[in-house]
Amino acid sequence: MIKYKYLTGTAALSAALLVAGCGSDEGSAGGQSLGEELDYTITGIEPGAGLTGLAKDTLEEYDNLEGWELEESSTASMLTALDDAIDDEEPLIITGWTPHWMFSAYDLKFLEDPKETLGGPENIQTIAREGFEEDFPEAYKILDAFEWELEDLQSVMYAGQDMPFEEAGQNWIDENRETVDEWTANAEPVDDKKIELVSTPWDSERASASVLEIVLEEQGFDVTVTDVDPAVLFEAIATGGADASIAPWLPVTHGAFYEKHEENMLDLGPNLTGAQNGIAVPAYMDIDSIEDLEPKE
Ligand code: PBE
Repeated sequence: MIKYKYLTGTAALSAALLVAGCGSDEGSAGGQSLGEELDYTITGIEPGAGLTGLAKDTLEEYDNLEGWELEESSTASMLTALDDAIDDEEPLIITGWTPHWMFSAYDLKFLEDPKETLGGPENIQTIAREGFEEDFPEAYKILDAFEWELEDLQSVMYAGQDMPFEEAGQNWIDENRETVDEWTANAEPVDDKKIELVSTPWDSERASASVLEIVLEEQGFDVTVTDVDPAVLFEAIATGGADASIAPWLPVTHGAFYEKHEENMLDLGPNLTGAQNGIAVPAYMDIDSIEDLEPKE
């Protein structure tokens, strides 16, 4: 890969001319195209993630992704592959999202997605089972009032990399008592009432769940949080197996699950705006759009 970053003046100019002369081999090493270098593989995450479904749709919708595959694995192994690639300044294409600390730890960019198969800005939304308002009027008031900014969630998520999420959540609450007081302003305390929340196994949701768990416990609730796949989360809310969740990403990421179950659950609206999914690459890679990728010959 040609490293423009380290080239200046005439060197950069001749590199640019050289690349221009290479035509479709732009950004390649040893005559290999980017697709060949990557074995036409996008490094993905868990099979059950909404983003995995969107990435599969993306492979279907873009003609130029003919022959490309999504390698499903886990967020942890995707992040290991990303760390290794960046250490060696090698190419890698991942399914990425924000809020996540990957965008602060590494210099990454989302590829343009002209067909918008990965959606636009997403909300993180609060849902509850039918009957939740009647059975848990005080919790309903808190969950209905619960909303915060991307920066809030991010600060808990980043702190949670160096300490347990419970501690990161407690610290955020201690520093943002006024915000928490707004969420609980209309709610009366309860006496040891059991409430079951469901969440998903990603750090953004570990962070938000840790904060809500403490806020509800301070109000007297006995809180359980169970991390499950998004499909299971919606199923649990729709069948009454769980009480509420603040983890769904909508309208696109978990849109299919939402549509399947919307008749059988309550939608309390967004608790955060400005999340985003995408196909992402290290910033040193010389591509800007999903459409820059070439089909497998
Ligand atoms: N994510 C993070 C999840 C939701 C939170 C975007 C990886 C997903 O279901 O795709």
